[in-house]
Amino acid sequence: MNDIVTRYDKNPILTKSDVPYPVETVHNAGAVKHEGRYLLLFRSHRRNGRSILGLAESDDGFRFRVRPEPFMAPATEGVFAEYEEYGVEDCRISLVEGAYLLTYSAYSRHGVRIGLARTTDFAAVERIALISQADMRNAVIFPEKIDGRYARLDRPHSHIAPWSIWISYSTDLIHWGDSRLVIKPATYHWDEQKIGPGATPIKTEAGWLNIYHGVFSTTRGGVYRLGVALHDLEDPATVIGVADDWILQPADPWELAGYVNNVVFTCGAVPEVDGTVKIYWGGADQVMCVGTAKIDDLVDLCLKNPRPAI
Ligand code: BMA
Repeated sequence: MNDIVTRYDKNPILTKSDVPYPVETVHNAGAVKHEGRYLLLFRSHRRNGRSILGLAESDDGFRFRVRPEPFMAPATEGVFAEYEEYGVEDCRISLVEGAYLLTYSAYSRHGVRIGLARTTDFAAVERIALISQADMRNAVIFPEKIDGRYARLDRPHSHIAPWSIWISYSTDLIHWGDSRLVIKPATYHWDEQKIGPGATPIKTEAGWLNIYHGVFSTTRGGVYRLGVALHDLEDPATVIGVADDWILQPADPWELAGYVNNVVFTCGAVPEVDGTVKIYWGGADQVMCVGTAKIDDLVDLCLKNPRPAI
């Protein structure tokens, strides 16, 4: 069987040596095509272990150049400073109504919650609000309003309701609610320990394609893989299918060993007019990689061989 995702043969596409300021890692990048150019908003650990976001640009989606200065570091004043003290991580990018909405994990002594920022040009960035309480990570906003409301997939966590994918809605991007659980980890399965939203959902004729991550717990730590699910276009709380099989697992040396071993983790994918998608993922929390897949193949996997969503 051929792999459903074809890895780019010159992976990794970004490493810390490509970054013109001191960092230890380059990973978990949100991705978007802006004015014909590919942009990655990647996460980097500084030596103190706390994360910042950097920006890389490319004409072809494979060869990237990193901007000389970080794009976003923890805020130094106001409410954001208190909640970003330990770092900003794992940014997703959604183009909604002409502006890019950035959702990122804000870490502090109070836990992890979601920050929302906005840019139109990837030069100036404006923080809007902290849009969840703790413990919440991996929020990703759908690229259009659905039935008049903004919608997001997110991933709350508590001890009695572990690490599942939820959906929430908002009319003003600040206040979110009407939340529902949409996909749970499946017992004795590759994604049995935790799951979380990954790339910004991609609109297809068959539904919203959600490329998510799932974790399997082993005696040597978690293995992070990528899977796919399909959500109803008009009512994304309705899951049409969750593929039983994963689509990508750690295999290359820089995915098997690094800052955290055995990790492929996505925050962004770019659909192309030819029906393919470039999926970007962090390898072992240390480098950035890319691969391509046919969108129809990913959709078919959700439809033809599904596992229960909940
Ligand atoms: C998760 C997050 C991700 C990371 C993954 C693997 O909990 O911290 O950013 O890629 O673990 O370490």
